[in-house]
Amino acid sequence: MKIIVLGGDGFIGWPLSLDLSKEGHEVYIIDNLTRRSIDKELNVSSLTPIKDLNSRLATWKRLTNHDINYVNINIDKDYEIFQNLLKEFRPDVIFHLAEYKSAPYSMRSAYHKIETVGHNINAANVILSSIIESEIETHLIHIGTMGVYGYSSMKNTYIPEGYIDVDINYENGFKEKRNILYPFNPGSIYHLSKSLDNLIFQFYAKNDNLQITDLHQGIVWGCQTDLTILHEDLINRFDYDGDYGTVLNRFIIQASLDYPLTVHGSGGQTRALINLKDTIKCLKIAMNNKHEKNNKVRIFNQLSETKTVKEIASIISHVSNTKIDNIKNPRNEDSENDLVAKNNSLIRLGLDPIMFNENEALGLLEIAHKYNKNCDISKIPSQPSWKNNNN
Ligand code: USQ
Repeated sequence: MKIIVLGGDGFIGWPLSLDLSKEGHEVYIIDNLTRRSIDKELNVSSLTPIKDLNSRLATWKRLTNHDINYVNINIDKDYEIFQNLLKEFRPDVIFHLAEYKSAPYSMRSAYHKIETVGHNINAANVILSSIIESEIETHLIHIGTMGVYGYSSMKNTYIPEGYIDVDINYENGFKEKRNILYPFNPGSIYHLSKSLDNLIFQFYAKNDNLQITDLHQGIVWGCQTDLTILHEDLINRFDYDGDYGTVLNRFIIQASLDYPLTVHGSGGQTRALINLKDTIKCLKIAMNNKHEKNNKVRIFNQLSETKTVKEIASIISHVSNTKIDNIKNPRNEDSENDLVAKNNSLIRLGLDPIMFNENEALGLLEIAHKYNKNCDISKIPSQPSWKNNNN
């Protein structure tokens, strides 16, 4: 297949691109390297030494004789270039992973709120309108987030896969049954931008009958895949900083440095998790199992399991003997919540998830130990605060 990976230099986009290329697909990466610019802005870098994209691609070619094309386009602005590329390349599939993806970063300041919402929703609109304009038949696969639903407690209920049947009782006595999107309740500007994406996808699916799959993903943990370990030049990102590091990977890196694990508050927050290798499997499952076009977006919950932050910390603390530090939570979130989310669709289509356990923690610790000399410890604390200054 001909496949565009938007955001193909990123944490998921890079190993995905290698995997698709290895399978013999013709892969075209579009990336404007924003994630690397943000590293410069925050004066931090991945724990693992990631090579520039051209060197990564040259090594891949040398090792496998597979070409991956790459162009630097800002998808939210350069829409004419993007449309011409679509007309020429005519992709069967477009993976959209070219979004700002950090909740703390999105809460830093007005600038970061504006950038996150502006880029993420413009990008979705540019991609979809360009698919129409270029008159191509393609399947758009986007990584969304479980976080669009928020994390309030949900005794006896669960998060369905995208849609829910409701009975509406109007004040005038009229009753109606509808199948609607499960209600959003985002807890950060980043999660808000992903909720807005959903409405954009719904509109284009309804109006233009485009084929769109949105994967509502949990927190990804892990670093390397079978292909990124082939050569040091292919190594994947491993973020630990207070903006872009996510909870499990951060705790691993902290443990490798004997830095007390930074549990926010009591650690009773329950979150959805998925291993990086499973994320890639799920993206390919979505690609290989197209759905009938029915003017609706197909939504899958992409998670393997749920765990509380304190459960994650306890596993890592146990294998590494690192202390746990319950610090003041910089976020505005419930101190505890239950989370039950259906993931039947991807399981039915073949996902056999890797669960996080002590063995997995030990494997990740090995990578962290190897590179932890690159860690700038001053970047570990999470600076952004959710609180309004007037509170
Ligand atoms: N947390 C800690 N200590 C830390 C870092 C985080 O206790 O050092 C807590 C947070 O307060 C939160 C939980 O861990 O309760 C998860 O935080 P996170 O930073 O790992 O994840 P989050 O901000 O929710 O967002 C991340 C990714 C995002 C993805 C999302 C999946 O940044 O791209 O969409 O995970 S989900 O959470 O399912 O929405």
